Amino acid sequence: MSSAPTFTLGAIELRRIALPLVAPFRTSFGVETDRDILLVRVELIDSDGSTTEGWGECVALAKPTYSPEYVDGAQHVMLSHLIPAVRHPGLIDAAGATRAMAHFHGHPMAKGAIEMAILDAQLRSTSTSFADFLGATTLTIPSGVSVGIHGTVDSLLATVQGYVDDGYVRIKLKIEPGSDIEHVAAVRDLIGPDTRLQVDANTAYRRTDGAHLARLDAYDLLLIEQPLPEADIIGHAQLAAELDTPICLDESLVSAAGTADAIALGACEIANIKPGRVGGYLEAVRIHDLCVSAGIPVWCGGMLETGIGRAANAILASLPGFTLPGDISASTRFYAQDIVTDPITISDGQVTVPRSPGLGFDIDQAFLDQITTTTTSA
Ligand code: OSB
Ligand code: MG
Repeated sequence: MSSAPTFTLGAIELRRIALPLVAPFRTSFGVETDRDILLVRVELIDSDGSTTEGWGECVALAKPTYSPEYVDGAQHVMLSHLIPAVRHPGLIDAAGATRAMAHFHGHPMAKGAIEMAILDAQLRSTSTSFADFLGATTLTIPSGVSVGIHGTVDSLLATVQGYVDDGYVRIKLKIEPGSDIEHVAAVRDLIGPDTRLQVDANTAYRRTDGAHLARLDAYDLLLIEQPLPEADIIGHAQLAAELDTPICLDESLVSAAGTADAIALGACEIANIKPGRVGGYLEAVRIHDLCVSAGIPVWCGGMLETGIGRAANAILASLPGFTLPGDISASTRFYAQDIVTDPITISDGQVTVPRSPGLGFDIDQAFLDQITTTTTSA
């Protein structure tokens, strides 16, 4: 990563937007039907006095069901604590902004969104693409899709067939007790042995479920994601010893240091890297790097992002350690219309890595204004 010039922070605006999902998305922690998304817009002023705008997307959901953060809380901590701390140092860049927020515990999604907006503006001001900033040279990445829990196996199979027809190269099924073995068996039968398949339990099982989960070994899954509660690192290590299917952590991984520990304990055979969950793209890169050193395959998770977060995720996922397809599906997987003019599309199962200056998207200002519910200056 190249070193960047420093800037003065100008205006900061927090926007909330309302976006319906094209279909309900059910996981073991709840059902999402509409998104209430917090966006961060910053202005950075460079040494010549010219101003560049940047955007960040906070991945906190409306309720604290996936992680402790939620969108109203994220906005509150930004306004009350994080933004005042970032304003303090005078000259900043994205890494400096994150350092200025580090003494506050937790709130990685809120911190990550602020860092993201500053990083976007910083890169745009020097006409640098995020891919060039990271030194990533891959032009396209494989696209995986996350499929919610369905009430019946027939409806699940119809949905999965649609995604296979769309070209997705990897299917991820959300599972929970009662919607697991039978669903996985039916989908494996539908897609055949050659299409990559994995499952995500979002913490729905307990340590005593090892024998039950070992039944998944029959279906040649790439991995099982976060079977146990996020704090149960030892439980995941025990499951990793019991199951042939590799254990992948999502919710448990909130920092590079914690990821290194989980790997050392044998709890993390594969890592799902979500920039928002770990406090931003810069920490995500550190986790990528340490996983590469430890021989742990990584892939890029998703949080139902708009074209802002999806573009940056696609670029992150073009780093060489991302050897498994990520949850980087087309914009149309979740949204009828996106807030960017260049939404992610999939062609032959691949997503083109954005190379425009900044984090790789351009805002559709008219549509954004139309779906904005509140705007708050900070
Ligand atoms: O656990 O990976 C998850 C969405 C919201 C919260 C948690 C998760 C997910 C997904 C969606 O699986 C993946 C995507 O954005 O495509
Ligand atoms: Mg997950």
